[in-house]
Amino acid sequence: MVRIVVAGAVIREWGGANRVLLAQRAYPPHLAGLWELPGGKVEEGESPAQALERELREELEIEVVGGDRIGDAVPVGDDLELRAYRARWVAGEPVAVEHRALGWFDDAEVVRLADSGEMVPADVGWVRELVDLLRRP
Ligand code: 523
Repeated sequence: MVRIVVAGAVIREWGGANRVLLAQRAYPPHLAGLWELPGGKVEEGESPAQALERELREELEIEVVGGDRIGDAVPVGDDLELRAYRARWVAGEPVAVEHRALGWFDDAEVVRLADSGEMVPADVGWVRELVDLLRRP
């Protein structure tokens, strides 16, 4: 059975640019140090939006509401399907509970991370759509 993994893009405008919140993974070893849209596996009985809201509450201590899909699903191995969503920020300042670090990245910085191999490989599949969102006024 294929498990769905949801990942959320929280976008905020500051310093004159739209920025997306990315999180630097601490595990497993082959992904440690790489940046991702934060999220995790959908549990039984949860909708993807509920899973996204729970994961960001657990991992970042923020309240969000799950929104529109971003880009296509990305298969990882034989048993995972990753989906990215907009996550509308509601409350809380992000804290790196499980990640090594957090950062707010503008369009050029997202492209640089992807091009330099510093982004989780599956997430590179969403960079084009993310950049389009970040370039919107
Ligand atoms: N990814 C991934 N990109 C991305 C996320 C949130 C997850 O490639 N933006 C992959 C990494 C793992 C798998 O999806 O192979 C599960 O992600 P993880 O570990 O963040 O999900 P959890 O927290 O639900 O997993 P457990 O630690 O197993 O509970």
